[in-house]
Amino acid sequence: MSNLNNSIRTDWEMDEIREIYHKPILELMVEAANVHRQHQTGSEVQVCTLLSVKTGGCPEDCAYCPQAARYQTGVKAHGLLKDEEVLEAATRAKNAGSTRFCMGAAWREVRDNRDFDRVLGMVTQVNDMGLEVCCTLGMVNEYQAERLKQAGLYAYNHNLDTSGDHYSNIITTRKYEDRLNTIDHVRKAGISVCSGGIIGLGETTKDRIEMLHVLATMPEHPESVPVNALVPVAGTPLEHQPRVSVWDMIRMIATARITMPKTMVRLSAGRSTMSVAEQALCFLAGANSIFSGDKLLTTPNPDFNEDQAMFALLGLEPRKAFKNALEPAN
Ligand code: SAM
Ligand code: DTB
Ligand code: SF4
Repeated sequence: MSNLNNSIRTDWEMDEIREIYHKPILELMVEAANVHRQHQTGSEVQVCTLLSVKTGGCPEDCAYCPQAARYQTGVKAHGLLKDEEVLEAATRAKNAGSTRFCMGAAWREVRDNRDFDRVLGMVTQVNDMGLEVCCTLGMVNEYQAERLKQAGLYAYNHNLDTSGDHYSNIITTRKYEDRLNTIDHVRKAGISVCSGGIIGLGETTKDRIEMLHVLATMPEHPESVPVNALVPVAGTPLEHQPRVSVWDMIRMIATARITMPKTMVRLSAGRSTMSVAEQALCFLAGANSIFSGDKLLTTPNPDFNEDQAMFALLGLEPRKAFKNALEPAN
């Protein structure tokens, strides 16, 4: 069943999502494009910038991640950046037209220490610049989520990455349930939820559909769902995974769009190996957010000029900051 009457459903059955995912690709894209245009402004794409504020040396064993200390990936670890460095990067991002600035830390979880206090300070300063501030810092408890909110945090990214079943093949140092709990804490604190996953981790189609099912049946859909294609990094256990097919990215994006019509669906990692034509199909299928800037956290992303040219060619415009805000900034 599709979204008639503009209704937002959180009671999707696995079978319904499976049926959508497996539709003939052109039919799937048309349906997603229609839902997209019913609920979103078709020409608008949110532009976000990432900054790794604390890189590498992470104790977790996420099989895809170049920042896990246990894999030899050549990523240069560094401690928490200085405020000035972060503000400089945020200014550059704002001047380049980004409206969301996302700070990532290679932490398993937030600890109540001086580094967290410093991150809270950075959040306040970036928020004061008029940017939507997002963080991805690993697990947080309710109290930490509340402190982030008080500091001016707009969104928190915490990905499910894959299905509950496949999770333990990819990460053993924490549980799927831990991820769900953090998302709950973020939601309760009134912070916008950003949660999605990665394809290309050796998962089955069923795993992909299950992950979408978990997201689409949350009591409230995440406000953003990033769809990442694995960036295979030498030294990680997944370095030899085959490149994700663009058709699979389109199926994921379109199914997310149809099941979660109001959500920002982000075409995230993986763009640097996609042509403009391939990215255009993703936008048509309902993607309406990207990361801009020549680096994601540690891996390459298309550069600013390429994206400018793509926006001009496809007639896309950057979305304004704080549109559909849960509540006004400050
Ligand atoms: N340490 C925190 C955590 O794991 O929640 C935050 C940073 S972590 C790098 C953020 C997300 O980046 C991961 O959840 C994963 O979805 C994504 N990611 C990491 N490495 C990736 C890769 N090689 N390809 C695609 N996505 C990746
Ligand atoms: C998300 O879903 N993708 C971004 C962001 N959220 C934090 C991270 C992608 C990381 C890709 C690998 C890297 O650059 O280290
Ligand atoms: Fe650490 Fe996050 Fe990378 Fe996992 S994804 S190893 S938690 S930085």
